[in-house]
Amino acid sequence: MRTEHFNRAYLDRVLSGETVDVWYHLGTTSADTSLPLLSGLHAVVVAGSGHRIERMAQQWGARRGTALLLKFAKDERFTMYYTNGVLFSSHGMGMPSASIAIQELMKLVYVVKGGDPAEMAKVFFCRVGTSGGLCDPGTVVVSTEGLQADLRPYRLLALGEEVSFDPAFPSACADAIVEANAGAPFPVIKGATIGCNSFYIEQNRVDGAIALCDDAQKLEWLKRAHARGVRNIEMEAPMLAGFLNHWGFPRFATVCCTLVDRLRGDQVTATAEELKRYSENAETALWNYLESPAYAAGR
Ligand code: R2B
Ligand code: URA
Repeated sequence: MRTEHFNRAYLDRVLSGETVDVWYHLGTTSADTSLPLLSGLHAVVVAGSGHRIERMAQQWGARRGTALLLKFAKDERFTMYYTNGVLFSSHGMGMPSASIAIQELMKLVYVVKGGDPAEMAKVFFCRVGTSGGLCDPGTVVVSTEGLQADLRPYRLLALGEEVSFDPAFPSACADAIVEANAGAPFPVIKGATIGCNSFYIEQNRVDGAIALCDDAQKLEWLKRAHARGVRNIEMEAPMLAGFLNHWGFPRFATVCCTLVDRLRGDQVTATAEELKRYSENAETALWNYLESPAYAAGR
């Protein structure tokens, strides 16, 4: 862990109880009396939608054969559940929203693990999501890098100056996820992921209310991205990689199904049945990894 990047000046006052940290968007605080129930936390799974999170938490509980499903009461912003060592939280759409969830989840992990870097390093983070693909719909893409629409790492302004974050996803973890899915009845591939600040303009769609490119320009961008190793396009991966690398988490991933081949079109025209199957592919890919010997071995 990169302990020099922990905001210890603040977080250690939270740990000691001197300050209660309000995780406003998660709908809980560092003084929540249910936090001790999370002492066995080994994974944080995030997804855009609250419905998906509820379904995934129920599925994980059923797979592990447990009745314990803790739901955090306030779900106005994000929906959060805990069961069997895994904390499930929604993050909304896009990096401004998801970055709030990730920061509050990082602080929650810090408190639950008593600020101990060795214990925090055992916690695996994973986003399970949907994306547009540069491949056949239904393919599951495990991210190797998270890049913004200009193919550069995630950037934010701090004190008005640009700060850039590390875009790499841990390769041993991406490899282990692909290996755990060797027998899966759908393709699971590795590839760089573009995370955009909008669904239409930054993803260079020509079907928006506002379109700032034409078909030829869109295809040029998609082909340039493909040549750079990009296999899917969504709205959160660069931030996720950037923030988790900042604290030095050794094991995290983004596992997304693809809903549409962007080289063939912009509209998501898959049927409800296909969309369900595609989403389940990404979830199955995660379960296969979480239940693999590689995961138990910390890879
Ligand atoms: C994938 O799907 C959402 C947009 O439809 C967004 O959150 C993302 O990354
Ligand atoms: N999510 C995205 O961000 N883009 C797509 O094309 C599909 C899902």
